Amino acid sequence: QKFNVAVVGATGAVGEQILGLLDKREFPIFNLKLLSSIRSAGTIINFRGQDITVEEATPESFEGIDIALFSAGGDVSKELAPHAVRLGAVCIDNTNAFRMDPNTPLVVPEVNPEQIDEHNGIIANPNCSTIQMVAALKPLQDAYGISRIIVSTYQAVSGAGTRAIDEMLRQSKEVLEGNEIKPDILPVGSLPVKHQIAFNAIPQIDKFLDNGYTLEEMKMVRETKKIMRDESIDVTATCVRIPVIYGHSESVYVELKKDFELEDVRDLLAESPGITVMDDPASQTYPLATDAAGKPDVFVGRLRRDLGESKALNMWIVSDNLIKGAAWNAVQIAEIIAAKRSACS
Ligand code: 11C
Repeated sequence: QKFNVAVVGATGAVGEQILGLLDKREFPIFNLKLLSSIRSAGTIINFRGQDITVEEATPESFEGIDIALFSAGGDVSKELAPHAVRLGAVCIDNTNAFRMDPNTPLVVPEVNPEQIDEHNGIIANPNCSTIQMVAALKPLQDAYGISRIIVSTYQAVSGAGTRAIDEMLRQSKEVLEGNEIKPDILPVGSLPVKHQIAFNAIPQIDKFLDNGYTLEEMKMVRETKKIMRDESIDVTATCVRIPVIYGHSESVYVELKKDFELEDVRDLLAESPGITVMDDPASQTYPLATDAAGKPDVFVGRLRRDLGESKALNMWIVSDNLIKGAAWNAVQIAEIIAAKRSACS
């Protein structure tokens, strides 16, 4: 069985990765519709040897579409996903629009694939920094139970879009040439105060909420509980932007409910799907953003027992934020839907 697929946000950084993965994974496509805002409509994208003109996304664009992958921002998803559902499509939404909606499953296929079947037309893809963390922690949750997570992130500028990548590269050149820096995008494009990202670390990703945490930090807190289906897990996050282009890195402290042997944890992670363990201090082996860039896996290393709490361990989790953190997670969900439909027909 082949499917009519729409990609909304086809010209964006995540859209580009989605198209690359649909092709590479030989996703069974009958007809592919590429959609965007009016600004990018008219762009021609070659897919499997065929030039496809990107069209402006409108409520009627989804006529005849089976699967729609959205990554054009929360406002676009809020406006158009309900129309796609009305016209019979299943939407896989990469934005924050529906993630915490109790009627919308929030899915990481390595963690809660069974929830895909519970959808009401929309399946939400979590935030990139959440996806890689829960994918790595799920085997520990199953084996030992998790009571507490404290995470600090080191996030790539590509998470804030291609303009943020350009800004970091431009600023780096200006600093090296001794010129004045005029920050324009980061930390948050829509807020008045901007900070230098080149040769810097900015402890703000997205806007601040009333509780003193940023939205990115609260996404990690709320989404983790929802995906792991356990509101009792204590989660605290500090999210930091660093001058890396691709790949979010995370230092994670995780408190387990049962005693563990570090070797067992290492073996468990090594045999878990989608996880690659790189953990050998003797040879200075641990995951780096440069290793993870362009790859679908979640990389884990620096595994060590906490010095104060014997049931806790510290670990370093790295993954490409545009691939497992966005496009690959969405395409994995699409593959599961396609396989189930093909099995039923
Ligand atoms: C960042 N995590 O790195 C963000 C980007 O909710 O899907 C992804 C935002 C989201 O800036």
